Amino acid sequence: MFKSYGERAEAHPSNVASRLLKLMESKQTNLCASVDVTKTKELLELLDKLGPFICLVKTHIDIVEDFSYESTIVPLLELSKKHNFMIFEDRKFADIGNTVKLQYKGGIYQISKWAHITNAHGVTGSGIISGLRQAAEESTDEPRGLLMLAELSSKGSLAYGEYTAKTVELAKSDKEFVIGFIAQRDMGGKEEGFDWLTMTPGVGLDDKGDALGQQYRTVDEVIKTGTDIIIVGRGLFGKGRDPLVEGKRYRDAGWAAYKQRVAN
Ligand code: 5BU
Repeated sequence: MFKSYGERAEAHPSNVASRLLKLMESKQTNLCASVDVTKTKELLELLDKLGPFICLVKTHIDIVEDFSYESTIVPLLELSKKHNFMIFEDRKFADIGNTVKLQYKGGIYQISKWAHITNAHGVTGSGIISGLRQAAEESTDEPRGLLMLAELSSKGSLAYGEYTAKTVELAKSDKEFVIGFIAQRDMGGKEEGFDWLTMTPGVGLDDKGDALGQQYRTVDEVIKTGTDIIIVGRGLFGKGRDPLVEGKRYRDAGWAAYKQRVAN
């Protein structure tokens, strides 16, 4: 039986995952907006439009040219309260524990201070999870969650088979901090008591991909293969697209596909 987001929220060991699942249920959306824009003003204006339709925003904060904590993060946090969405910094950490600890809480971006969720590659081993967890605990009292990168959407990705399986094994080392995966399908774990969230990028209703190796699958396809949260970027705001129209379109498609999965 496939459980509803609300039922899963009740029992989840992670505060972050539980809060997100609750928010998804009440706002009736499993849409995460990926806003790869380079100016703070663009970022904030786009999110003010998309806010009502999303449960989560995914940032690449290092592409924002005019970044400052005061002018970028403070208003971003205000928008997240205004529209009730959470924040996921797609930082894709990939170094030894000690280094990622410094990268996560320090530098210009101080990611652990404001991003509820971030992600990491498994390539360096389990120290990456411990390092990130320590950084979170040392820099904030708020709950933080980590997604492991189990699979990627891009053509020719090396993350498959044994690599993916080993990444899933790593995720088991921390039941509270690791809340799930970036993957193209469900990674299992239920029989062992894990209720991982699966978030999937590479989702598009109009295009098959881009010129640089991105590959898109439809909303129905990814929900059918076990996705909990659809991550959509240019499909929402790319050239000629109206974020208000596309935000509603992807939200409705994601919710309808989810409802069908719960019903079956
Ligand atoms: P798009 O505009 O919907 O193609 O943007 C996809 C976003 O998801 C973009 O920010 C990527 O960095 C991110 N992404 C991805 O596309 N595929 C992956 O496997 C992973 C991240 Br992991």
